[in-house]
Amino acid sequence: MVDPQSQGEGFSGPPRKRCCRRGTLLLVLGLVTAAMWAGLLSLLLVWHWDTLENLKQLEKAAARNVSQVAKDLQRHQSDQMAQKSQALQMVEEVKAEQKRVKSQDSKFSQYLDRLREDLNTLKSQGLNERRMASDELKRLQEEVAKLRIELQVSNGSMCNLCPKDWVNFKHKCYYFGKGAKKWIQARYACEDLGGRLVSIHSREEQDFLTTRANKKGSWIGLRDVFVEGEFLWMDGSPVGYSNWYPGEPNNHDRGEDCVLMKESGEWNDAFCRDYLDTWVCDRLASCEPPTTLQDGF
Ligand code: MFB
Ligand code: CA
Repeated sequence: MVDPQSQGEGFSGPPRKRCCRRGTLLLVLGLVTAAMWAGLLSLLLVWHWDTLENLKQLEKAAARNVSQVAKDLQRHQSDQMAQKSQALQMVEEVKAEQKRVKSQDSKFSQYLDRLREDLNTLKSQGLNERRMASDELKRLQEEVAKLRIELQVSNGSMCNLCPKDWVNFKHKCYYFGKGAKKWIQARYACEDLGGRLVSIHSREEQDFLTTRANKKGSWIGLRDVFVEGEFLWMDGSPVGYSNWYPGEPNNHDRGEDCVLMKESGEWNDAFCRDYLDTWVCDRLASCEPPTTLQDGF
């Protein structure tokens, strides 16, 4: 049974009008909806185009950026390549420079070594020359002093005065030292006493000394410390008169440079660092009797 009300009683007006109105309503609604949809669609389209346009802009911008970045990257890469090759070139240059410096350094060090050798040679030559000059000066001074004594003797002076504890022989004074000493210590002991280790220049002088020779040997002022085999006296003179023990000097064990006088008075080269209990000093005698000389210096 159809509900009479549905027969349009829910709606006011005759059914036919009602239907038109509904249809119109529907139409209007549809139109409005369509219009809304159309508007929405238009909006959407506009937004789409706009977005599309933006996208295109963005795409163009992105493309520009990408190409810019690509260009920058390429430029960066080429810069990097350039820098790398520059760095490699610099490394090569540094290596070459290092090699050059190294070879220069070795040349310099060789040159320096040669200079050092030359300097040492000059130094040793200088030292030798200075020593020889000093020995020559000592010898000349000794000669002059001896000549002065001879002159004074020829003038009638007595030149045989010696300090206390010194023994006179001819125109010299001798000190017979006691106490275990190495050669160098004996040398300085004589110098402290105002003399030198003895220099022996004649058989006569040797015989005088032999009378006082110690059986264990005594240091005398003869050595070849500078040039092996070149013996020099402490007064600067070379060996004239000699009294070597047979077979001496033999530089025993290649280290004997200082000379001792044996009990027999004969000479033997020995180790300078050996200790001997006795040693002999000498000095020239004085001629003028200084006031204190009779009492010794
Ligand atoms: C050597 C002598 C050397 C030493 C040694 C003990 O003579 O020349 O000086 O005295 O003896 C063989
Ligand atoms: Ca010897």
